[in-house]
Amino acid sequence: MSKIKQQLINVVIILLLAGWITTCTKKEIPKPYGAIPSERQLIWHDMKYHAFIHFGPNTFTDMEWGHGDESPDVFNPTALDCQQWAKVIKEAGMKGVIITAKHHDGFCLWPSEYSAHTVRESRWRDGKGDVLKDLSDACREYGIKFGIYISPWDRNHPTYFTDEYNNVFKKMLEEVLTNYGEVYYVFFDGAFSVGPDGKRQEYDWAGFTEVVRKYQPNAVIFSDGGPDIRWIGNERGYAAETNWCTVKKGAFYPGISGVNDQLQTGHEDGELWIPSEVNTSIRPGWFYHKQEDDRVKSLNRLIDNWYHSVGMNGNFLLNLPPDTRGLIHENDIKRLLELKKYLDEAFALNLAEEASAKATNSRGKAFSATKAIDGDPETYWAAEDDISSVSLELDLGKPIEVNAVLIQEYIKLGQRVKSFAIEAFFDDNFTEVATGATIGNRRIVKFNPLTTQKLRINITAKACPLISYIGVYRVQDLLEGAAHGN
Ligand code: FUL
Repeated sequence: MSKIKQQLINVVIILLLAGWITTCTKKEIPKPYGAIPSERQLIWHDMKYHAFIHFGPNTFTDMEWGHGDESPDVFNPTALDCQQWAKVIKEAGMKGVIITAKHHDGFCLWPSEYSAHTVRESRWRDGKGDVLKDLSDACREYGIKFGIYISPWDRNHPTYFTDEYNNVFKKMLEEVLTNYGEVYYVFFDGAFSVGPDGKRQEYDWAGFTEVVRKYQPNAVIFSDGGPDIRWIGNERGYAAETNWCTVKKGAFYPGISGVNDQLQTGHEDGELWIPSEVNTSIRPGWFYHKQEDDRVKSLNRLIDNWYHSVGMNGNFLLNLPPDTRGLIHENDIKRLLELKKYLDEAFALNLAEEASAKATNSRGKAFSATKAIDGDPETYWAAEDDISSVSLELDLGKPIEVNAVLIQEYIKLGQRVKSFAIEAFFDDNFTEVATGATIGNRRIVKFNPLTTQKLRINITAKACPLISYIGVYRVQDLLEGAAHGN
Protein backbone atom coordinates (compact mmCIF):
# COMPACT_ATOMS: atom_id res chain seq x y z
CA MET A 1 0.00 0.00 0.00
CA SER A 2 1.34 3.41 -0.89
CA LYS A 3 2.18 5.86 1.88
CA ILE A 4 -0.52 8.30 0.69
CA LYS A 5 -3.17 5.55 0.68
CA GLN A 6 -2.22 4.56 4.23
CA GLN A 7 -2.43 8.19 5.37
CA LEU A 8 -5.87 8.53 3.80
CA ILE A 9 -7.09 5.42 5.61
CA ASN A 10 -5.75 6.82 8.90
CA VAL A 11 -7.59 10.11 8.39
CA VAL A 12 -10.85 8.24 7.66
CA ILE A 13 -10.43 6.11 10.82
CA ILE A 14 -9.78 9.21 12.93
CA LEU A 15 -12.84 10.96 11.50
CA LEU A 16 -15.04 7.92 12.12
CA LEU A 17 -13.77 7.64 15.70
CA ALA A 18 -14.34 11.36 16.36
CA GLY A 19 -17.88 11.05 14.98
CA TRP A 20 -18.55 8.02 17.19
CA ILE A 21 -17.27 9.80 20.31
CA THR A 22 -19.38 12.89 19.54
CA THR A 23 -22.51 10.80 19.02
CA CYS A 24 -21.95 8.96 22.31
CA THR A 25 -21.35 12.16 24.24
CA LYS A 26 -24.35 13.81 22.65
CA LYS A 27 -26.50 10.85 23.57
CA GLU A 28 -25.29 11.02 27.17
CA ILE A 29 -25.81 14.72 27.91
CA PRO A 30 -29.42 15.23 29.03
CA LYS A 31 -31.51 17.79 27.18
CA PRO A 32 -32.94 20.76 29.13
CA TYR A 33 -36.40 20.08 30.52
CA GLY A 34 -38.98 22.89 30.49
CA ALA A 35 -38.01 26.40 31.62
CA ILE A 36 -34.41 26.98 32.67
CA PRO A 37 -32.74 29.81 34.64
CA SER A 38 -30.99 32.80 33.07
CA GLU A 39 -27.40 33.70 33.97
CA ARG A 40 -28.56 36.46 36.34
CA GLN A 41 -30.96 34.06 38.05
CA LEU A 42 -28.20 31.46 38.49
CA ILE A 43 -26.06 34.04 40.27
CA TRP A 44 -29.01 34.85 42.57
CA HIS A 45 -29.64 31.12 43.22
CA ASP A 46 -26.08 30.82 44.52
CA MET A 47 -26.42 33.70 46.97
CA LYS A 48 -28.72 31.94 49.47
CA TYR A 49 -28.92 34.69 52.07
CA HIS A 50 -29.10 38.49 51.85
CA ALA A 51 -30.09 41.54 53.87
CA PHE A 52 -33.02 43.90 53.51
CA ILE A 53 -32.72 47.41 54.95
CA HIS A 54 -35.88 49.42 55.69
CA PHE A 55 -34.81 52.96 56.55
CA GLY A 56 -36.46 56.35 55.99
CA PRO A 57 -38.86 58.82 57.65
CA ASN A 58 -40.82 55.90 59.17
CA THR A 59 -37.74 55.09 61.27
CA PHE A 60 -38.20 58.44 63.02
CA THR A 61 -42.02 58.74 63.04
CA ASP A 62 -42.52 55.21 64.41
CA MET A 63 -44.68 54.26 61.43
CA GLU A 64 -44.75 51.45 58.88
CA TRP A 65 -46.50 53.26 56.02
CA GLY A 66 -45.79 57.01 56.12
CA HIS A 67 -48.34 59.19 54.36
CA GLY A 68 -45.80 61.21 52.40
CA ASP A 69 -46.91 64.42 54.14
CA GLU A 70 -44.20 64.19 56.84
CA SER A 71 -41.62 66.97 56.93
CA PRO A 72 -38.34 65.82 55.33
CA ASP A 73 -36.71 67.18 58.48
CA VAL A 74 -37.89 64.17 60.46
CA PHE A 75 -35.16 62.22 58.67
CA ASN A 76 -32.15 62.98 60.85
CA PRO A 77 -30.02 60.00 61.91
CA THR A 78 -27.57 61.09 64.58
CA ALA A 79 -24.74 58.67 63.76
CA LEU A 80 -25.50 57.06 60.39
CA ASP A 81 -22.77 54.59 59.53
CA CYS A 82 -23.25 52.41 56.47
CA GLN A 83 -19.85 50.86 57.12
CA GLN A 84 -21.31 49.40 60.30
CA TRP A 85 -24.21 47.93 58.26
CA ALA A 86 -21.86 46.44 55.67
CA LYS A 87 -19.59 45.00 58.36
CA VAL A 88 -22.52 43.37 60.17
CA ILE A 89 -23.97 42.02 56.91
CA LYS A 90 -20.62 40.57 55.90
CA GLU A 91 -20.02 39.00 59.31
CA ALA A 92 -23.51 37.53 59.25
CA GLY A 93 -22.60 35.63 56.06
CA MET A 94 -25.03 37.54 53.85
CA LYS A 95 -23.95 38.12 50.27
CA GLY A 96 -25.82 41.33 49.43
CA VAL A 97 -28.07 44.10 50.70
CA ILE A 98 -31.25 45.66 49.32
CA ILE A 99 -32.15 49.11 50.67
CA THR A 100 -35.46 50.97 50.55
CA ALA A 101 -34.23 53.78 48.29
CA LYS A 102 -37.85 54.99 48.29
CA HIS A 103 -40.71 53.53 50.35
CA HIS A 104 -44.42 54.29 49.94
CA ASP A 105 -44.01 57.76 51.55
CA GLY A 106 -42.02 58.78 48.47
CA PHE A 107 -39.01 60.02 50.46
CA CYS A 108 -35.83 59.42 48.45
CA LEU A 109 -32.70 58.37 50.34
CA TRP A 110 -30.73 60.01 47.52
CA PRO A 111 -31.01 63.64 46.32
CA SER A 112 -33.29 62.88 43.36
CA GLU A 113 -33.77 65.62 40.81
CA TYR A 114 -37.31 64.38 40.28
CA SER A 115 -38.67 64.86 43.80
CA ALA A 116 -38.82 67.54 46.49
CA HIS A 117 -39.11 64.95 49.26
CA THR A 118 -35.54 63.71 49.65
CA VAL A 119 -32.43 63.72 51.85
CA ARG A 120 -31.59 67.06 50.21
CA GLU A 121 -34.63 68.69 51.84
CA SER A 122 -33.78 67.19 55.25
CA ARG A 123 -31.65 68.54 58.09
CA TRP A 124 -29.40 65.51 57.92
CA ARG A 125 -25.85 66.57 56.97
CA ASP A 126 -27.30 69.97 56.01
CA GLY A 127 -29.04 68.36 53.06
CA LYS A 128 -25.73 67.19 51.58
CA GLY A 129 -26.02 63.51 52.48
CA ASP A 130 -26.78 60.54 50.19
CA VAL A 131 -27.51 57.21 51.88
CA LEU A 132 -27.21 55.27 48.62
CA LYS A 133 -23.73 56.66 48.06
CA ASP A 134 -22.61 55.76 51.59
CA LEU A 135 -24.04 52.26 51.38
CA SER A 136 -22.81 51.45 47.86
CA ASP A 137 -19.30 52.60 48.83
CA ALA A 138 -19.40 50.48 52.00
CA CYS A 139 -20.61 47.47 49.98
CA ARG A 140 -17.65 47.76 47.63
CA GLU A 141 -15.30 47.98 50.60
CA TYR A 142 -16.75 44.88 52.29
CA GLY A 143 -17.30 42.86 49.09
CA ILE A 144 -21.07 42.57 49.28
CA LYS A 145 -23.57 43.24 46.52
CA PHE A 146 -25.69 46.39 46.44
CA GLY A 147 -29.42 46.26 45.60
CA ILE A 148 -32.33 48.67 45.47
CA TYR A 149 -35.91 48.44 46.76
CA ILE A 150 -38.00 51.16 45.11
CA SER A 151 -41.71 51.52 45.69
CA PRO A 152 -43.76 52.46 42.62
CA TRP A 153 -46.52 53.49 45.03
CA ASP A 154 -45.68 57.08 46.03
CA ARG A 155 -47.86 58.92 48.54
CA ASN A 156 -45.95 62.18 48.13
CA HIS A 157 -45.28 62.82 44.46
CA PRO A 158 -47.60 65.42 42.91
CA THR A 159 -47.75 63.52 39.60
CA TYR A 160 -48.89 60.25 41.20
CA PHE A 161 -52.15 59.02 39.60
CA THR A 162 -51.18 60.63 36.27
CA ASP A 163 -49.36 59.18 33.25
CA GLU A 164 -46.52 61.60 33.92
CA TYR A 165 -45.65 59.68 37.09
CA ASN A 166 -44.42 56.74 35.00
CA ASN A 167 -41.82 59.01 33.42
CA VAL A 168 -40.84 60.39 36.83
CA PHE A 169 -40.42 56.86 38.18
CA LYS A 170 -38.31 55.84 35.18
CA LYS A 171 -36.09 58.88 35.70
CA MET A 172 -35.70 58.00 39.39
CA LEU A 173 -34.80 54.45 38.38
CA GLU A 174 -32.22 55.78 35.96
CA GLU A 175 -30.65 57.81 38.79
CA VAL A 176 -30.35 54.92 41.22
CA LEU A 177 -29.13 52.57 38.51
CA THR A 178 -26.45 54.82 37.06
CA ASN A 179 -24.88 56.66 40.00
CA TYR A 180 -23.87 53.94 42.44
CA GLY A 181 -21.94 51.31 40.49
CA GLU A 182 -23.17 47.77 40.04
CA VAL A 183 -26.71 47.00 41.26
CA TYR A 184 -27.51 43.29 41.60
CA TYR A 185 -31.19 43.47 42.53
CA VAL A 186 -34.19 45.73 41.90
CA PHE A 187 -37.14 45.06 44.23
CA PHE A 188 -40.50 46.42 43.01
CA ASP A 189 -43.04 46.45 45.81
CA GLY A 190 -46.58 45.56 44.78
CA ALA A 191 -48.42 47.63 47.42
CA PHE A 192 -50.68 50.40 46.05
CA SER A 193 -53.56 52.64 47.00
CA VAL A 194 -56.76 53.61 45.27
CA GLY A 195 -57.39 57.37 44.88
CA PRO A 196 -60.44 59.12 46.37
CA ASP A 197 -62.21 58.84 43.00
CA GLY A 198 -61.48 55.11 42.80
CA LYS A 199 -58.55 55.76 40.47
CA ARG A 200 -55.54 53.44 40.33
CA GLN A 201 -52.15 54.36 38.95
CA GLU A 202 -51.52 52.40 35.75
CA TYR A 203 -47.86 51.46 36.01
CA ASP A 204 -45.70 51.03 32.91
CA TRP A 205 -44.14 47.78 34.08
CA ALA A 206 -42.68 46.98 30.65
CA GLY A 207 -41.05 50.41 30.61
CA PHE A 208 -39.65 49.99 34.15
CA THR A 209 -38.16 46.63 33.19
CA GLU A 210 -36.61 48.17 30.08
CA VAL A 211 -34.84 50.83 32.17
CA VAL A 212 -33.39 48.19 34.51
CA ARG A 213 -32.24 45.98 31.63
CA LYS A 214 -30.67 48.99 29.89
CA TYR A 215 -28.59 50.24 32.80
CA GLN A 216 -28.05 47.10 34.88
CA PRO A 217 -28.48 44.07 32.60
CA ASN A 218 -27.18 41.70 35.27
CA ALA A 219 -29.64 42.82 37.97
CA VAL A 220 -32.51 40.50 38.85
CA ILE A 221 -35.94 42.13 39.03
CA PHE A 222 -38.27 41.12 41.86
CA SER A 223 -42.00 41.71 42.08
CA ASP A 224 -44.97 39.58 43.11
CA GLY A 225 -44.67 37.96 39.70
CA GLY A 226 -41.09 38.43 38.51
CA PRO A 227 -39.87 38.78 35.75
CA ASP A 228 -36.81 37.24 37.47
CA ILE A 229 -37.76 36.56 41.10
CA ARG A 230 -41.22 36.16 42.63
CA TRP A 231 -42.52 36.80 46.13
CA ILE A 232 -43.11 33.66 48.23
CA GLY A 233 -46.63 34.84 49.18
CA ASN A 234 -46.10 35.62 52.89
CA GLU A 235 -43.92 37.92 54.97
CA ARG A 236 -43.26 35.40 57.73
CA GLY A 237 -40.30 33.79 56.01
CA TYR A 238 -41.76 30.42 55.05
CA ALA A 239 -41.59 28.59 51.74
CA ALA A 240 -43.69 25.44 51.39
CA GLU A 241 -42.84 21.78 50.98
CA THR A 242 -43.63 22.07 47.26
CA ASN A 243 -41.75 24.94 45.65
CA TRP A 244 -41.40 24.97 41.85
CA CYS A 245 -39.16 27.58 40.26
CA THR A 246 -41.55 27.46 37.32
CA VAL A 247 -44.73 29.54 36.97
CA LYS A 248 -47.43 29.84 34.33
CA LYS A 249 -47.25 32.76 31.90
CA GLY A 250 -49.47 35.66 33.01
CA ALA A 251 -50.48 33.98 36.29
CA PHE A 252 -48.77 36.52 38.58
CA TYR A 253 -48.17 40.26 38.29
CA PRO A 254 -47.19 43.05 40.73
CA GLY A 255 -49.96 43.87 43.19
CA ILE A 256 -51.84 40.60 42.56
CA SER A 257 -53.83 39.31 45.51
CA GLY A 258 -55.59 36.10 46.46
CA VAL A 259 -52.97 33.75 45.00
CA ASN A 260 -50.64 33.43 47.96
CA ASP A 261 -50.77 29.63 47.95
CA GLN A 262 -49.80 29.52 44.30
CA LEU A 263 -47.01 32.04 44.86
CA GLN A 264 -45.70 29.63 47.49
CA THR A 265 -45.79 26.50 45.36
CA GLY A 266 -45.21 27.92 41.88
CA HIS A 267 -46.64 25.82 39.05
CA GLU A 268 -45.35 22.36 38.18
CA ASP A 269 -46.22 22.93 34.51
CA GLY A 270 -45.18 26.62 34.36
CA GLU A 271 -43.40 27.83 31.22
CA LEU A 272 -41.37 30.55 32.96
CA TRP A 273 -38.45 30.22 35.40
CA ILE A 274 -39.28 32.60 38.29
CA PRO A 275 -37.92 31.27 41.60
CA SER A 276 -39.04 32.52 45.01
CA GLU A 277 -37.64 35.05 47.45
CA VAL A 278 -38.51 34.34 51.08
CA ASN A 279 -38.54 37.64 52.97
CA THR A 280 -39.19 38.49 56.58
CA SER A 281 -37.98 40.97 59.19
CA ILE A 282 -35.78 40.18 62.18
CA ARG A 283 -38.35 42.15 64.25
CA PRO A 284 -42.15 42.37 63.99
CA GLY A 285 -42.00 45.58 61.89
CA TRP A 286 -40.15 46.33 58.65
CA PHE A 287 -39.01 49.69 60.05
CA TYR A 288 -37.30 50.27 63.39
CA HIS A 289 -39.49 50.82 66.46
CA LYS A 290 -37.85 51.28 69.83
CA GLN A 291 -40.56 49.27 71.57
CA GLU A 292 -39.49 46.24 69.49
CA ASP A 293 -35.91 46.21 70.81
CA ASP A 294 -36.74 43.18 72.93
CA ARG A 295 -38.85 41.51 70.24
CA VAL A 296 -36.01 40.43 67.96
CA LYS A 297 -36.86 36.99 66.55
CA SER A 298 -35.44 34.11 68.55
CA LEU A 299 -32.50 32.12 67.25
CA ASN A 300 -34.76 29.09 66.88
CA ARG A 301 -37.22 31.06 64.79
CA LEU A 302 -34.48 32.37 62.49
CA ILE A 303 -33.03 28.88 62.09
CA ASP A 304 -36.52 27.66 61.24
CA ASN A 305 -36.86 30.45 58.66
CA TRP A 306 -33.50 29.51 57.21
CA TYR A 307 -34.52 25.86 56.74
CA HIS A 308 -37.84 27.01 55.26
CA SER A 309 -36.16 29.34 52.74
CA VAL A 310 -32.61 28.34 51.83
CA GLY A 311 -33.57 24.75 52.67
CA MET A 312 -36.72 24.84 50.55
CA ASN A 313 -35.53 26.04 47.16
CA GLY A 314 -35.71 29.77 47.92
CA ASN A 315 -33.35 32.49 49.09
CA PHE A 316 -33.62 34.14 52.50
CA LEU A 317 -34.02 37.94 52.48
CA LEU A 318 -33.83 39.03 56.11
CA ASN A 319 -34.69 42.62 57.06
CA LEU A 320 -32.43 44.49 59.52
CA PRO A 321 -33.97 47.89 60.24
CA PRO A 322 -31.41 50.52 61.31
CA ASP A 323 -32.47 52.62 64.30
CA THR A 324 -32.75 56.40 64.73
CA ARG A 325 -28.98 56.64 65.19
CA GLY A 326 -28.64 55.10 61.74
CA LEU A 327 -27.08 51.91 63.14
CA ILE A 328 -28.13 48.27 63.20
CA HIS A 329 -29.16 47.65 66.78
CA GLU A 330 -26.95 45.59 69.13
CA ASN A 331 -29.74 43.08 69.82
CA ASP A 332 -30.17 42.37 66.13
CA ILE A 333 -26.42 41.96 65.64
CA LYS A 334 -26.21 39.48 68.50
CA ARG A 335 -28.95 37.32 66.97
CA LEU A 336 -27.48 37.49 63.46
CA LEU A 337 -24.12 36.28 64.70
CA GLU A 338 -25.76 33.47 66.67
CA LEU A 339 -27.45 32.33 63.46
CA LYS A 340 -24.14 32.49 61.59
CA LYS A 341 -22.46 30.38 64.27
CA TYR A 342 -25.26 27.80 64.12
CA LEU A 343 -25.04 27.54 60.32
CA ASP A 344 -21.25 27.33 60.29
CA GLU A 345 -21.29 24.50 62.79
CA ALA A 346 -24.25 22.67 61.31
CA PHE A 347 -22.83 22.43 57.79
CA ALA A 348 -19.09 22.33 58.53
CA LEU A 349 -18.79 18.60 58.00
CA ASN A 350 -20.44 16.74 55.12
CA LEU A 351 -20.51 13.13 56.33
CA ALA A 352 -21.06 11.91 52.76
CA GLU A 353 -17.71 13.23 51.55
CA GLU A 354 -15.97 9.90 52.10
CA ALA A 355 -19.00 7.81 51.17
CA SER A 356 -19.42 5.49 48.21
CA ALA A 357 -22.53 5.82 46.06
CA LYS A 358 -24.43 3.53 43.71
CA ALA A 359 -27.66 4.10 41.81
CA THR A 360 -30.37 1.96 40.26
CA ASN A 361 -29.82 3.79 36.98
CA SER A 362 -27.40 6.24 35.38
CA ARG A 363 -26.65 7.31 31.82
CA GLY A 364 -23.02 6.21 31.83
CA LYS A 365 -19.79 6.81 33.66
CA ALA A 366 -19.81 10.60 33.24
CA PHE A 367 -23.15 10.71 35.06
CA SER A 368 -22.69 8.01 37.68
CA ALA A 369 -23.96 8.21 41.27
CA THR A 370 -20.56 9.37 42.54
CA LYS A 371 -21.04 12.66 40.64
CA ALA A 372 -23.64 13.62 43.26
CA ILE A 373 -21.08 13.46 46.06
CA ASP A 374 -17.91 14.70 44.36
CA GLY A 375 -18.42 18.26 45.63
CA ASP A 376 -18.28 19.68 42.08
CA PRO A 377 -21.48 21.62 41.30
CA GLU A 378 -20.88 21.22 37.56
CA THR A 379 -21.04 17.42 37.63
CA TYR A 380 -24.21 15.47 38.35
CA TRP A 381 -25.69 12.05 38.59
CA ALA A 382 -28.22 11.60 35.77
CA ALA A 383 -30.60 8.80 34.92
CA GLU A 384 -31.39 7.72 31.37
CA ASP A 385 -34.02 9.66 29.44
CA ASP A 386 -37.03 7.46 30.02
CA ILE A 387 -36.27 6.77 33.70
CA SER A 388 -38.14 8.95 36.20
CA SER A 389 -38.05 6.78 39.36
CA VAL A 390 -34.57 6.09 40.69
CA SER A 391 -32.71 5.36 43.91
CA LEU A 392 -29.26 6.27 45.09
CA GLU A 393 -27.60 4.43 47.94
CA LEU A 394 -24.85 5.96 50.06
CA ASP A 395 -22.49 3.86 52.13
CA LEU A 396 -20.89 6.10 54.78
CA GLY A 397 -18.16 3.53 55.50
CA LYS A 398 -19.17 3.05 59.14
CA PRO A 399 -22.26 3.71 61.29
CA ILE A 400 -22.55 7.48 61.87
CA GLU A 401 -25.13 9.63 63.65
CA VAL A 402 -26.95 11.85 61.13
CA ASN A 403 -30.11 14.00 61.06
CA ALA A 404 -30.08 16.10 57.90
CA VAL A 405 -29.68 15.62 54.16
CA LEU A 406 -29.07 18.40 51.62
CA ILE A 407 -29.92 17.66 47.98
CA GLN A 408 -29.45 19.85 44.91
CA GLU A 409 -30.72 19.41 41.38
CA TYR A 410 -28.63 20.53 38.41
CA ILE A 411 -31.09 23.33 37.69
CA LYS A 412 -29.26 24.65 34.63
CA LEU A 413 -31.18 21.92 32.78
CA GLY A 414 -34.51 22.52 34.56
CA GLN A 415 -36.29 21.48 37.74
CA ARG A 416 -37.48 17.88 37.58
CA VAL A 417 -37.97 16.17 40.95
CA LYS A 418 -41.59 15.91 42.17
CA SER A 419 -40.98 13.98 45.37
CA PHE A 420 -38.43 11.94 47.26
CA ALA A 421 -38.03 9.74 50.31
CA ILE A 422 -35.00 9.05 52.49
CA GLU A 423 -34.46 5.63 54.00
CA ALA A 424 -31.90 4.52 56.57
CA PHE A 425 -30.52 0.99 56.92
CA PHE A 426 -31.21 -0.73 60.25
CA ASP A 427 -31.39 -4.44 61.13
CA ASP A 428 -30.84 -5.55 57.52
CA ASN A 429 -33.63 -3.35 56.19
CA PHE A 430 -34.14 0.09 54.77
CA THR A 431 -36.74 2.11 56.73
CA GLU A 432 -38.22 5.42 55.58
CA VAL A 433 -37.11 8.30 57.84
CA ALA A 434 -38.13 11.40 55.88
CA THR A 435 -40.01 12.46 52.78
CA GLY A 436 -40.05 15.62 50.69
CA ALA A 437 -41.74 17.06 47.63
CA THR A 438 -39.76 19.27 45.24
CA ILE A 439 -35.98 19.75 45.41
CA GLY A 440 -34.92 22.41 42.87
CA ASN A 441 -31.78 24.36 43.64
CA ARG A 442 -31.51 23.26 47.27
CA ARG A 443 -33.55 21.14 49.65
CA ILE A 444 -32.59 20.31 53.23
CA VAL A 445 -34.55 17.64 55.09
CA LYS A 446 -34.17 17.11 58.80
CA PHE A 447 -35.18 14.05 60.77
CA ASN A 448 -34.63 12.64 64.25
CA PRO A 449 -30.97 11.79 64.83
CA LEU A 450 -30.21 8.17 63.92
CA THR A 451 -27.11 6.06 63.55
CA THR A 452 -26.71 4.24 60.26
CA GLN A 453 -24.06 3.27 57.76
CA LYS A 454 -26.31 3.44 54.71
CA LEU A 455 -28.87 5.89 53.42
CA ARG A 456 -31.07 5.48 50.35
CA ILE A 457 -32.75 8.31 48.47
CA ASN A 458 -35.71 7.35 46.30
CA ILE A 459 -36.66 9.95 43.72
CA THR A 460 -39.70 10.44 41.49
CA ALA A 461 -39.29 13.04 38.76
CA LYS A 462 -41.06 14.58 35.75
CA ALA A 463 -38.07 13.70 33.56
CA CYS A 464 -34.80 11.90 34.23
CA PRO A 465 -33.50 13.48 37.46
CA LEU A 466 -30.12 15.27 37.54
CA ILE A 467 -28.63 15.50 41.03
CA SER A 468 -25.51 17.64 41.48
CA TYR A 469 -25.06 17.50 45.25
CA ILE A 470 -25.92 15.33 48.22
CA GLY A 471 -24.66 16.25 51.69
CA VAL A 472 -25.31 14.40 54.94
CA TYR A 473 -25.00 16.19 58.29
CA ARG A 474 -25.46 15.97 62.03
CA VAL A 475 -26.88 19.44 62.76
CA GLN A 476 -27.49 20.71 66.29
CA ASP A 477 -30.93 20.00 67.69
CA LEU A 478 -33.16 23.03 68.12
CA LEU A 479 -34.52 24.09 71.44
CA GLU A 480 -38.16 23.44 72.19
CA GLY A 481 -40.76 25.73 70.65
CA ALA A 482 -38.75 26.62 67.57
CA ALA A 483 -41.18 26.28 64.74
CA HIS A 484 -43.34 29.21 63.73
CA GLY A 485 -42.90 30.87 67.14
CA ASN A 486 -41.22 34.15 68.00
C1 FUL B 1 -44.63 45.37 51.58
C2 FUL B 1 -44.60 46.82 52.07
O1 FUL B 1 -45.88 47.37 52.13
C3 FUL B 1 -43.94 46.79 53.44
O2 FUL B 1 -43.91 48.05 54.04
C4 FUL B 1 -42.51 46.24 53.25
O3 FUL B 1 -41.75 47.14 52.50
C5 FUL B 1 -42.56 44.86 52.59
C6 FUL B 1 -41.21 44.30 52.28
O4 FUL B 1 -43.31 44.92 51.40
O5 FUL B 1 -45.35 45.23 50.43
